[in-house]
Amino acid sequence: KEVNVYPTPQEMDVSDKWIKIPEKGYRIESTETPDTDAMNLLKQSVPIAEQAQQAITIGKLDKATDEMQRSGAYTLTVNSNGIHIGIYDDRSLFYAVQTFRQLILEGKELPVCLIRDYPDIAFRGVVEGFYGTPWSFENRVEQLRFYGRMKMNTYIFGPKDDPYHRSPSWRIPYPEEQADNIRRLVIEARKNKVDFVWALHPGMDIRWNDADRQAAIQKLESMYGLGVRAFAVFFDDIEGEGTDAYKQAAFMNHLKKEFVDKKGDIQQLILCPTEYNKDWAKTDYLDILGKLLDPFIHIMWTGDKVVSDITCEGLQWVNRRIGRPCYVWWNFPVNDYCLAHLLMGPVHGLEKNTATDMHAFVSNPMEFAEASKVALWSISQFTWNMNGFNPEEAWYKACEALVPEAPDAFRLFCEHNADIGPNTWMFFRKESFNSDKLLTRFWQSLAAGTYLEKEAAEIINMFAQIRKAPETIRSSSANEQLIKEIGPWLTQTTNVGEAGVEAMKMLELAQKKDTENCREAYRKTRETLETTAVFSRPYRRGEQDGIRSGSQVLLPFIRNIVQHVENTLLTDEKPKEKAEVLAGSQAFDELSCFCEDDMVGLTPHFPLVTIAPGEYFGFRIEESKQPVALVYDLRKSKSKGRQFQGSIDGKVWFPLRQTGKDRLDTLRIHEPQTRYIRCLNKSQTEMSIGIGRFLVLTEPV
Ligand code: LOG
Repeated sequence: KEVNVYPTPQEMDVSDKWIKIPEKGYRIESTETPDTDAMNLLKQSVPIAEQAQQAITIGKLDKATDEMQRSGAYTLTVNSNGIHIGIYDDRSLFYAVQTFRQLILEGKELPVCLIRDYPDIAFRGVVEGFYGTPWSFENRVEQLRFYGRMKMNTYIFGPKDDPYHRSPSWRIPYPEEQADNIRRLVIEARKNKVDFVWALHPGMDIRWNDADRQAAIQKLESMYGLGVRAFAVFFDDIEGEGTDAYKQAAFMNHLKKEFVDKKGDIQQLILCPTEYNKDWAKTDYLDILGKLLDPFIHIMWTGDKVVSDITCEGLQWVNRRIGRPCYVWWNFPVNDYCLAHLLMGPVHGLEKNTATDMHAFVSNPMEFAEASKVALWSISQFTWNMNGFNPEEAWYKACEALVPEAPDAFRLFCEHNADIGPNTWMFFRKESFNSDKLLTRFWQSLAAGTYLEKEAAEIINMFAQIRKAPETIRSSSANEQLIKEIGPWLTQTTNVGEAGVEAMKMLELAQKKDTENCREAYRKTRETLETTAVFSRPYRRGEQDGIRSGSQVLLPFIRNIVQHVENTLLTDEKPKEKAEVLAGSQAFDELSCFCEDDMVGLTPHFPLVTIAPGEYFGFRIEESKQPVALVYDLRKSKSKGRQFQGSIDGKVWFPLRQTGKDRLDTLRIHEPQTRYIRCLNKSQTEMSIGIGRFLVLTEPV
């Protein structure tokens, strides 16, 4: 008989004695008026009857030590005499009952136990703060219930693409239907003991005058009218007027004095600063906030970079400047900066012993609400009980909790959908972590001339399982929303598994020097790889992304196998020439090219480099590929006088039509014979550029 309580309680003493839940159930004896939501939940778990012999007694925690004087702290004692729950507040009772429900075995039995439990971090949860399609009403309701079960108590509403949160309509109240949805969400949040925090994002066009101060208060007033009792103001990702620290501090203090204090029942007031990570905090901006901002107001922080690990050192650095423990906004598992990827892997990169260095911890999720639960599950463990948190174990359990019908298949899917890909923040997460050792060993040995037979069998079997997992998930999981969200990646994972199986078959035939059948298998493998590639092309919002699975370990392995066969048995299939860098500037000596089935590009080069007038950087594409579009993300480049050019022979250049967007864009390439691409400094002055992305999407000729 197993006892599983999540998040793991701080102290749990479970004996191996089990007691039967009495048929008549329990009567309730409480010195407090017990919280209705907690009581409703309790009634769903065990029979409650006035005449029952045994009692569940509820009382204030006695001899409460410091950590027990926290919202949500509780004790739970189960023995043959009955059950006792000690509470600090209503949230405590709600959480005690959540734990209690998880202790019950098949509706009949309870372990004799003693639990003493409290959260490490006072405010825990989620900030819906990504760019992209905001979560639906139904998604949000389900999320709030999930937070309740997982003892998370904060949900910050701040989706970038909600026009009433940000420009253009932050000054305007929500239309009736949306207002009503928020009203209902606030009620749902309250039922689950979650603070519903509504965030305002006025910085893009705010004017620091009376009219806009009034407009802000009126908007918050309208949200208050819908039941909202916690607020945040975001000043992230803005430029110009709005970024002034003195003005922001004065504005926030004004809201505190004229709105929060006057209401008297507002739980949280939070500021997301403009310099919200160490990378961007190069001025005295944070010190000014630290000095001037009312201490009641909390300040958000994403870490050393926009997307980064959370460390003691990093938190202490900012805390010294803002004069208070920061409110962590963690940009994981959000994928709005790497849309081709789902971030389904374990939650790594959170340092323990950071509890006292932060006031709160909220995670920014993916626009896929259900899929985000894999990471959120772990985040609930980390924020509740840091020392009890184990990333792998939590990930393992989370997969099971989300797809209990097929946990192994779902785990396999998640394992191979964890890569972030090359990205502006140089954030890295390991993918295929349970298979990469085997694949590396096999490949290294093959490259050195030895084909490992036993391992080959293991690998082909592994690819066959990867191919099958998506279908197993689709046909067994009752979570329709999840299937809808991850659907394209399910398909892609099957494609990758298929390519792997084909490649291994081909390799075996190559080992046997069976040229004819090997060639046939080679064709099949190429074809499957092309299906994978076509599928990973742009599809959402016309951006460069597409759908990527197995991109970190599996696909590079398969490509290696294909190349190996081209280099050994099928030398006539070997591509005639490779793509290469055009480094028309000394500054770009270190540049290198990467080639995939559907793209050729420069590997990201973040340090800014200076290029003189007439200098350029670019690359040549293989003859076998036809360019479709140029995708770029060039940081801090002065765009005046910069020109993107194409060429058929590398001698005569023509400009690619630009759309006027500076930093990142996708430009169609209309001339199919184009084989050279470059970015030229056509101006009279030097310019500095950092290469986030500079690549061409291709099709086979
Ligand atoms: C945005 C956020 C976005 C995230 C990840 C903050 C405070 N703001 O670079 O809306 O989801 O990065 O792309 C951000 O993180 N800006």
